[in-house]
Amino acid sequence: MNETPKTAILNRLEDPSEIRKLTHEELGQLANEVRSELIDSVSKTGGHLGAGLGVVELSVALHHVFNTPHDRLIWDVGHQSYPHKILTKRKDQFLNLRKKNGLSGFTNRQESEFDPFGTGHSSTSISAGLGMAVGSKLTQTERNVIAVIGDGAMSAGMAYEAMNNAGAMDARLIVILNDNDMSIATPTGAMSAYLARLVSSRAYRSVREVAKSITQKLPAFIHDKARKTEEYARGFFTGGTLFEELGFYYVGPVDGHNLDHLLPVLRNVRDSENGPFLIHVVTKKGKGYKPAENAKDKFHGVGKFNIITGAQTKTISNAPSYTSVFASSLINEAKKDDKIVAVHAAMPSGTGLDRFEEFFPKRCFDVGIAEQHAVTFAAGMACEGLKPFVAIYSTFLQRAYDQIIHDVALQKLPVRFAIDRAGFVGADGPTHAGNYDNAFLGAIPNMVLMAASNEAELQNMVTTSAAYNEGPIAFRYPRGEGVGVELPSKGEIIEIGKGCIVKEGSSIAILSYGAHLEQCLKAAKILESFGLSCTVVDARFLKPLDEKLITDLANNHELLLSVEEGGIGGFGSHVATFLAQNALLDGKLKFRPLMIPDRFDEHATQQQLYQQAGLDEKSIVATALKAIKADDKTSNFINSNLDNKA
Ligand SMILES: Cc1ncc(C[n+]2csc(CCOP(=O)(O)OP(=O)(O)O)c2C)c(N)n1
Repeated sequence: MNETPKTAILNRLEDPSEIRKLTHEELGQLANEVRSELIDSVSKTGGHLGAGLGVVELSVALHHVFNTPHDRLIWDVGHQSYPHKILTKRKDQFLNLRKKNGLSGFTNRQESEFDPFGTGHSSTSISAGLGMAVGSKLTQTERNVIAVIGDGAMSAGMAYEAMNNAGAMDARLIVILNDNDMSIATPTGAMSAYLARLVSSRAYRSVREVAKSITQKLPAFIHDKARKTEEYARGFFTGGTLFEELGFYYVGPVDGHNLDHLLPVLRNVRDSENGPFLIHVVTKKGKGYKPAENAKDKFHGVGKFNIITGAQTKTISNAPSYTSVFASSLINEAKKDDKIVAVHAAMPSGTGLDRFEEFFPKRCFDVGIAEQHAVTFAAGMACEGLKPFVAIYSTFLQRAYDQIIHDVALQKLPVRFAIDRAGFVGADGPTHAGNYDNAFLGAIPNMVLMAASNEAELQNMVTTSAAYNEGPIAFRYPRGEGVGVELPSKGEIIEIGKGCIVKEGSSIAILSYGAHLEQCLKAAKILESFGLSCTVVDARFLKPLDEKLITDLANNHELLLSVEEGGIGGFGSHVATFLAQNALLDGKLKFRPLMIPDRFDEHATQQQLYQQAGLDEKSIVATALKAIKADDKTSNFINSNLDNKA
């Protein structure tokens, strides 16, 4: 078969070890082929693009110089790992990227031996790499460990904790700081400004110039070798960087798109016996694809797009997204109350707070990828009488658990938590699943916890939170569009701890917590076709529970179901505890909590995950029928709707 020159080398690579044998010229060609392949694939699937485009040459160079997978190569966050995946036997699976049973959008130990560490959340790579370096040393295994971390990810506390630890050891750890001067948006903070100064004050060093400037500060082995080869010294620079103060050998800045610069630096660091090293590589997010290079977000995360124009396929939406309803509602509240401020952790557009910032630039704070700090920072502002809204995705709020307990709840500080992406998130998979906040926040005293059943309720919850000053309050809402209800011009204050009866019946009560009230209403309709009259309640509150309402439901129904898009330990567990403690389960009442099963589900669409979890209307019906009716008709329904869940 005739190979197209475009992918001649890539297509004939059978094993990544062959990259080590390629000539310098072939490596350049391979990088071009990987870039084309990446653009082509992601244009058909959507996914993370800009970050991957920026590390094409780096990925090729790393696989050429290092002996992967024996040498451990960790990609922080993992969203930039697509070129690495293309180079490590996964090119042909790219059309199933982020789809059910397809490739993960991040690195994953189960997926490939070339992914030594699973990622998704940022700033873990130096810690994991240090652990591997120490592990290798103690088991007397010779290997290199390389952690590639972006300048955005370098803003998180974990990265500094790891550097602090690594710098005091002589670990064989190589940290590559991939500095593209971008996070998802323009990065903020002093570190970002420091890196910019470092790059601008120290242009890429010429071979001769650097050879001359090598000082006694370099370890002896470098000093000796540097005399022998000028090439060795390319890109090396020493003297006074923060990283050196922390105990790293600092190397850079190095042009991350220039293999002539990258390869000798990587080889020499590989061949040294010391460590830890920090190689400061400067790259461009979106490199080599104009629409990405020119985009404000540098094509961080994209849908399918037209390769020629870069235009992304628009999804036709019937309703505003929950994120945008949150943003508009908060803007409305902030117009009335100048104490309202907003905090996010490097997610301006993801949280919708970019719009808030347009209205109130001085009242919006991007703290960097620093969820822990975001929460305690907000606690401090609350101490001074401000009304902080901290907008963090459910999954990233996990990072700030101690801060929520110790700095906020224990002191009863009125910090408002806007928890976006609660429940299944779809293509980003289990690292990003917002499945745990009901459980982990539910365990904390003093918290008020709410979940919005639709976008109008979300608006009400923003208004309610703005008015609530007694302590912390949180509201969760899912990824994606609302259900399409009419949005009143302003939000209403909801009475704390009061649920709302949506439909009254007599036999089964369905207690819905969150955005799946519609499924519960549909389930009720089907149950009524089986002759079972249903009450449906929008619980609104996990904490405090509407105890009076639940007691009434328990006393007047045969079966109570709770439905939530959250894992074990959440709403259903709180209802169960209440029922049991109040002897409401000692009589004829049956109770069945429906929740996300106790397992990690791989990426799939939100809809697929929801069905797989047994939370769709047919599963609700089947669970109810199984609990109270067993005849031929219901058995068939139960069998065909409950037993096939993955
Ligand atoms: C703990 C955590 N918070 C937020 C995110 C969302 N997030 C994914 S990538 C990213 C920006 C990373 O910037 P950088 O490390 O510079 O990589 P780049 O995309 O610029 O290559 C953010 C904020 C995350 N993955 N993990």
